[in-house]
Amino acid sequence: MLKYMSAGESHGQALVSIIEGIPSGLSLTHADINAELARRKLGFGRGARMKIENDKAKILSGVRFGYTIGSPVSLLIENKDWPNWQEMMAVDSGKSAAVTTPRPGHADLAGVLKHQSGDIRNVLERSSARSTASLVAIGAIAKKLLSAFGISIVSEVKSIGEVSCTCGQIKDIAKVDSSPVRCQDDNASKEMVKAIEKAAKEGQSLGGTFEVAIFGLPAGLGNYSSFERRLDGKICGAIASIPAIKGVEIGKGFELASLKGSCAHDEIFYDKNKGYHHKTNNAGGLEGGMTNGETLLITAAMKPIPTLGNPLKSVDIITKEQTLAFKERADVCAVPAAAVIAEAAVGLVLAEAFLEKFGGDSLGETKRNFDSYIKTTI
Ligand code: EPS
Repeated sequence: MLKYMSAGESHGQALVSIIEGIPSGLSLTHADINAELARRKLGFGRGARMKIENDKAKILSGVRFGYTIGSPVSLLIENKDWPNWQEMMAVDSGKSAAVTTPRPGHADLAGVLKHQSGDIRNVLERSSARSTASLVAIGAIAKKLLSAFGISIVSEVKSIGEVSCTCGQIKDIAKVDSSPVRCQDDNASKEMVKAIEKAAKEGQSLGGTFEVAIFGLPAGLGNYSSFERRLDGKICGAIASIPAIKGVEIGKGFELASLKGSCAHDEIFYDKNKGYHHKTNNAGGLEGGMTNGETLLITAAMKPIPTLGNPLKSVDIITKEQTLAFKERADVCAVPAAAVIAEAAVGLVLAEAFLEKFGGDSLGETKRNFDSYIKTTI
């Protein structure tokens, strides 16, 4: 129902993406997409590259006079760094020394083995997290669709390296976005910045954790009837597909394993105004592969970025000699950006589940179906 695809190398000419299946009549402007792209660039710890890029999407199709028209929406984000890479990334003929010493933790080694290539650049250009700009751009459209139904998606950084914050659920997204590390807790933010500065000086990189919260979801999105249709799997899959993400939890996640059943599950209540509801949300808004009407809560863990100023041991893929991994310009920490990227990834999964449930070629039709479902709840 909702299909999307992207292409583009990190230092190529541009990133392109297409999303098909967005109903007609959705208000959509360049500003909607560019605001999300700007949020992805936020965050202390990014490298020099982010100062070069300005990440503005050009809508090439599917939108007319500020509204979607039901045809595929295609987007183009130019790489401002391209003029510096024309020779090394030329489409026809060019020249560049091969990259031959893979970075531990990166796609480099598995990628060259897969493609039987002698130049890691052919792998790293697309496995680079640069591609997440496309994900955020099409995710912005998914988020805009969901927002037409009162559904909002926010995120917050919970830890960087060994520094954790103690803030509860996100209250004020503007405050989160104004923190240099996208964390509401001012003291923790300062400590996180210091930890990143220290890592940079030591030629290290840092990972961390973040939470994504989705408000306003109706119960019943997703499906319990087949493994592949369960929303838990789709959400975990989408977030774990973001470069460097190594762990995903829904609700209390791993903590639930040590609780007794009576403490783990969220009891069910009913009143005329609220309808069915729970007073706790250990399940994180998902039960049986479906949304249960509560806030959807996801926590993810990002490993430290593999490109190190002080590189680890590696092997030259041509000479087979023991050496050090190659190093090039890189970010020290990208956890604040990863949280924004996760909002987009979840937005796409939820928009797909939403359209699967409510359908509709035009937004008006989707709204009628949605309203009728909400009104006729048992
Ligand atoms: C990345 C390395 C850095 C990052 C890049 C991901 O880029 P460069 O090699 O040009 O310095 O800044 O991230 C982005 C460009 C981006 O838009 O997020 C990598 O090796 O994955």
